[in-house]
Amino acid sequence: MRRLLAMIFLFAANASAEISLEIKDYVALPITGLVDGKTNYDALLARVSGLREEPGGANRLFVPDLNGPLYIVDKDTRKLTVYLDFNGREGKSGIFHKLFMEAGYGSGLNTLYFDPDYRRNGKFYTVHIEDPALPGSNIPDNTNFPGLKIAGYSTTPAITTPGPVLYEGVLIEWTDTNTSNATFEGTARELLRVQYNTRIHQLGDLIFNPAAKPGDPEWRVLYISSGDGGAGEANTSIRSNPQRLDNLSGKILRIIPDLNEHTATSTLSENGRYRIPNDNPFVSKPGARKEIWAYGLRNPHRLSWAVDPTNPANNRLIANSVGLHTWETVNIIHKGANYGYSLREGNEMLQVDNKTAKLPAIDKIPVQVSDITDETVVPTYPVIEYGHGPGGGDAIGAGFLYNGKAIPALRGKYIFNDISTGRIWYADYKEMLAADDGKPNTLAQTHELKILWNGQVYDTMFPIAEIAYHSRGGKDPDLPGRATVSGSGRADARLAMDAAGELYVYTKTDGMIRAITGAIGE
Ligand SMILES: [Ca+2]
Ligand SMILES: [Ca+2]
Repeated sequence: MRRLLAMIFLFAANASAEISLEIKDYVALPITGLVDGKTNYDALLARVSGLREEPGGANRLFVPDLNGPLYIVDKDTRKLTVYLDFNGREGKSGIFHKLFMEAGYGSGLNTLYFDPDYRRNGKFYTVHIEDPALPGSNIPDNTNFPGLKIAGYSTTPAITTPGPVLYEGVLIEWTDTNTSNATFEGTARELLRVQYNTRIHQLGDLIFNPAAKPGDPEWRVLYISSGDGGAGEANTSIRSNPQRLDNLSGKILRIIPDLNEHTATSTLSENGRYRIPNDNPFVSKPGARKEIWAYGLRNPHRLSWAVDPTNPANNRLIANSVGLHTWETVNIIHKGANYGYSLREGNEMLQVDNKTAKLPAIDKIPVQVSDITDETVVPTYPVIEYGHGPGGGDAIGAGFLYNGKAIPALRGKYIFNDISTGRIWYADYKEMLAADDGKPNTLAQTHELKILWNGQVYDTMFPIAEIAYHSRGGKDPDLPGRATVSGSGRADARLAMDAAGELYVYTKTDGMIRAITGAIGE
């Protein structure tokens, strides 16, 4: 009943929507999928997985497609160039023979992030997923990317995860010695390799604190989201992996990629490829992984850094985490905090039957390393949640605190979306900070945004992607894939932000990136 009331409250809030985001087609990604509409993954026209603006004012966006290509898009001409291609599977011309991208939504070339000192050092970081069972070497193949020097390249031992292991998430540091062209020339260095139990919820997003300056302890310190590998919903012993501090599943990690950075306040990692800050919360806990910054998350696949231009004390790391059957959540990430999964989902208890129930009277959960210890911890709860129901969605996408120029009415608001339905909402950032109070039932209110495209207002990205999908040759009657709330077809939408703080919405189904250029009804 309490949950029902909470959901009615959320939907009532949604009904008061007044603002329509104006979006315009920005760039059509080359079709890397199949137009037949028969599968969940191959049938997405292009699995665009993000957008990062190159630092330094070059006016270029770097855009990864999970299927392998990493494009550079010139912001002036909208011209697209293949910079690298991660798909070196048999019969393909890219770099990694073991790239896994067939299934699991976030598999393939997942993300990239630029080093804060990129202008001087040309470094950036990527995450991709590998299937160790595939044929071929896991050393990069530079046949078609001769600028990549692979002499001396070596892989790292995978960091182990309890239970059966199928896939590995790989973090690589790239150094381009000439950032003024659209080709790669330089070196690559594998930093980290992590085992995952299943094809879902793998090594996810990367982010540096954008407010950190040279000399700050946070300068060039990398935060990494790591999904639970599907472990938390299993009915076997791996169910506790996101709670166990002896592995990297279901965690936010914090490392220093550069071995020469912060040497006095950090230690060398086990594999010798990165450093671990001494102020990470579990560096002194026997048996715990020192890389862990926060834990107990199902699939925190998108990270953002909320920067409040009026007050740096309000800056926060935010993780959007996909829920199981009930709640989608936005979480403010704190050092050492336990976000409860798979003992909690949203602001409720998660039972072993994977249904939610009201929280216990004494809201504490045991601290686990490999086994349960004598300690307990009070879980940390989301600041925004929405349900799997009409007006809600199936899986939270990306979100950003907006401080751009195009939509004055949304400054100071956190804008976020649902992947499958393509619904977009905002919440007031001050309400989110207020809801970060240790109380499970205080949450920021959500407000739905409509979408204006080609002269018509839509409730969600779904029908927009549907029109473009069909016009680009897609054969599925609506959209490929399916989900509980979105039904037959998924919009497969997410948000992105450029260096000016302006927003984009991209959809895998039609392989389109659209710019959010303004709003009406402000
Ligand atoms: Ca280059
Ligand atoms: Ca709260």
